[in-house]
Amino acid sequence: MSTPNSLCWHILGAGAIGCLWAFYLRKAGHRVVLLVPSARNGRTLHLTRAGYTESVDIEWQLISKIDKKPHIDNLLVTAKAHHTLPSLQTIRSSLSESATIVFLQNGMAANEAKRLLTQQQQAYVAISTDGAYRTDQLSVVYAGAGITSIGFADDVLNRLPIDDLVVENCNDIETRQWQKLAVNCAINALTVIYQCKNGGLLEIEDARMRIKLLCEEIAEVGIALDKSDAVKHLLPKVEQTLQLTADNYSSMYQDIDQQRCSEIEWLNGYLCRQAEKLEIDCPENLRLVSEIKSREAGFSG
Ligand code: KPL
Repeated sequence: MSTPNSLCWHILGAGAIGCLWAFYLRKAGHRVVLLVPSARNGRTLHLTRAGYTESVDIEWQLISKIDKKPHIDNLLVTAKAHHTLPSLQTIRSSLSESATIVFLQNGMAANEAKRLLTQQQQAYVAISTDGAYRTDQLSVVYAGAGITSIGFADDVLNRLPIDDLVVENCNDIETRQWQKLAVNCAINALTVIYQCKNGGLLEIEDARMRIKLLCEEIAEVGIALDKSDAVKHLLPKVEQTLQLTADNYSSMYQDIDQQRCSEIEWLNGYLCRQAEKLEIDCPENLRLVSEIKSREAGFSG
């Protein structure tokens, strides 16, 4: 499967988006190593799209046993926001001197994680609207095709030659990051509350009302933070995302369903902290944070 121009991509974060990228990078002929916290049962990764399943062989490596000598040239970080800093700390010495690191995540964790890298290492922030969920550790369903935007990254785009995913260069990734944060704040936690796929929210009157209130609060905070472009027409953008990813389970739905800690602190929690500093009231967002945290309290002990 290797081509003469194939590279080795390590992927930190083997959730749905990590597996989606692992699959397509491998399919494009690259060597792919998933960095995982616990052993995987097998070395075949399955991807289902539009009811059709394909498989590729894959390598995985335990993070705890990683070779500490610099050997990672290309790293894609798809870890959850709350795992990013600790896992990047663990593998930091394994990164080569001029490694390329692409952060592809919800929330703003990348902005903090970038500080762990050296000046020679090239860090890029990417944002994706793809919808995917896993059915087991090595099986992923690509449920909603979106776009992945990478900040200022002509050179890195050449290293991600993937025909099956839409990837674009973006010259204002900060606005895109905020846009995605806003959309995630309006969708993810509600899919947990109403126990539905993304598209299901459009059919529940109460959910639609809460989305509207959330969008108003998020837009007010965004405007106060000088992110007006990111929150412009937020409600139609959220509705469009719900339609495009209608058949997907949001990442927070998947986390809570699997009794994992969610990204609530990095999404609505982050927004509420910004709002507090600005003395803006965000009762709907605060309510969501406490609803999700009380679900987490039920299983995190
Ligand atoms: O980013 C997502 C997520 O689930 O985290 C969306 C776009 C809402 C797709 O499910």
